Amino acid sequence: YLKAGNEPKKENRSKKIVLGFSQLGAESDWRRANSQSIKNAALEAGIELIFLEADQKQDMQIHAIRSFITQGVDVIAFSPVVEGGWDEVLEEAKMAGIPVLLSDRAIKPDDNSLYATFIGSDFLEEGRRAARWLVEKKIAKKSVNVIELEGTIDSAPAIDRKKGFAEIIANYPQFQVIYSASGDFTEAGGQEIMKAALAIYGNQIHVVYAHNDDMALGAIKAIEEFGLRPGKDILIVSVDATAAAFKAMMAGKLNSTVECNPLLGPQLMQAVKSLMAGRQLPMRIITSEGVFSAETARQDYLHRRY
Ligand code: GYE
Repeated sequence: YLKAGNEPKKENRSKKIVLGFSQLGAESDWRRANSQSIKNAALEAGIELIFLEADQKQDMQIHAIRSFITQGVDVIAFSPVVEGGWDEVLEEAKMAGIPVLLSDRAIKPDDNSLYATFIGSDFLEEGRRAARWLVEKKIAKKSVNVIELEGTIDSAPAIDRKKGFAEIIANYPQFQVIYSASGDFTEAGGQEIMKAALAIYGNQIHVVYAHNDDMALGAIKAIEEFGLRPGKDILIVSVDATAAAFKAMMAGKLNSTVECNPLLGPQLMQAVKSLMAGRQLPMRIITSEGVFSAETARQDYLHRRY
């Protein structure tokens, strides 16, 4: 880490590429796996990484990006906590001639000239996958009540996972989302909203759709405390496919999880190197992902790396 005031001049630095990475926080297992992947991949690629974490706060991320500009890093990458409000600081990076890569989450307005590429998942498709799993369950009930545990307000994955899910269930009048609130992608947040939902709707709840596994795990606790059986009385589908989610599926408490791959480090370092070598990058690099369910959790778990 470079301390303010004694930054070495660019030409005195090692010939290594210097990458400033602003991580949005450490709110979930997904995020922790993502941070580890980025650190490992930088080491492996011989890239000097300056890694700052922001506690899910946009102002802290903006501050981090500004510090990278001041230090004169070669490349900036960041995972934007919310979609909007980045234009000013990205203009500053542009003025300084430092290319910016988006990792994991997208930004809006989508001004293509403010970043070189976006490496991440298709969150809209993840929402659709969760809904498709649900409608294919053929639940023998006339009316199925769904509780939606949303991620961080205004974040790309929360917006798109909601939209994708809604798009599919709109074709199946059997399903309605009766309650929806943000749990900020944390286990504690998921537990809290689920508790609130149970207090209002009790055993009228049939399904929980959580925008990530951590919130689903929180919901599992709330459901058990309420005296119902998660995975049986209330079906639960979530997103990420972390090791903890697999354990919950093996215990029969979680029914399905849609994969969202956090191991973006190698692709990110590849993109950084290509950029520094002057190669043109595609605007969008999508990671490939699947869906897992309780039925095959035991076999699938053998291959999990996060
Ligand atoms: O699904 C969630 C994390 O941005 C895709 O953020 C990421 C999401 C991930 O907190 O667990």
